[in-house]
Amino acid sequence: MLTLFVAPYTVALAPHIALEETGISHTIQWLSFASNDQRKADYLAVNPKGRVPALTGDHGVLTEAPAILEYIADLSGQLMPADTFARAKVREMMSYLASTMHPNHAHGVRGERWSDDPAAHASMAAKVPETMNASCAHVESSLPDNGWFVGDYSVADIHLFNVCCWLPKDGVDIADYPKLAAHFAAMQARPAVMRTLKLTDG
Ligand SMILES: N[C@@H](CCC(=O)N[C@@H](CS)C(=O)NCC(=O)O)C(=O)O
Repeated sequence: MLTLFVAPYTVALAPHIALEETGISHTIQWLSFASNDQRKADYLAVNPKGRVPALTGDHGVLTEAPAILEYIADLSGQLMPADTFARAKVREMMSYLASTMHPNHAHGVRGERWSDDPAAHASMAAKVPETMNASCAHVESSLPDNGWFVGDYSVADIHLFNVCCWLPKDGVDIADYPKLAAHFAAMQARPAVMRTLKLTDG
């Protein structure tokens, strides 16, 4: 049995949605960041990085959202296109989300990772609307006029939706990006996404 360790509205939302979409049998282990569960010994024994998501199962522990998402896609035979180039495009988008857009967002809420200076935290947080808007403009230019990122619904769409959930707090109005806004609305309308958000909101 797979167990996914999550905290609400973190990047662990994406693998949670992927598990709901594919119907793979799993359990969800909820962590509270308010209680600093991610830094407690029992969770550090699962993921020494002290971050979510982490997925445990018979084969061991897997961390990093893009790796977990692709693993869920492989296990299920869903959520990844068959075409080799389209698969690479899915990985390209997830790499961008994990390595650029997510850190842009984190500069607003986790400034202590990069500086011990409160003035630097404020300066980093002030930059977030600019960097997240730049990322949204890039993603907007990558999306097709209609439909999912590579045609077939994939883990890249789920990962993108997850990151876009943070936009209101990051000072971005998704309405400024019509294709991204339509993509977000299409994701919200999916039954598996609705179920996952209901579980997340308790
Ligand atoms: N590169 C990782 C990032 C994971 C990450 O930073 N997760 C955040 C939540 S979005 C976290 O667990 N933060 C806890 C902390 O910083 O204490 C991934 O894509 O899975």
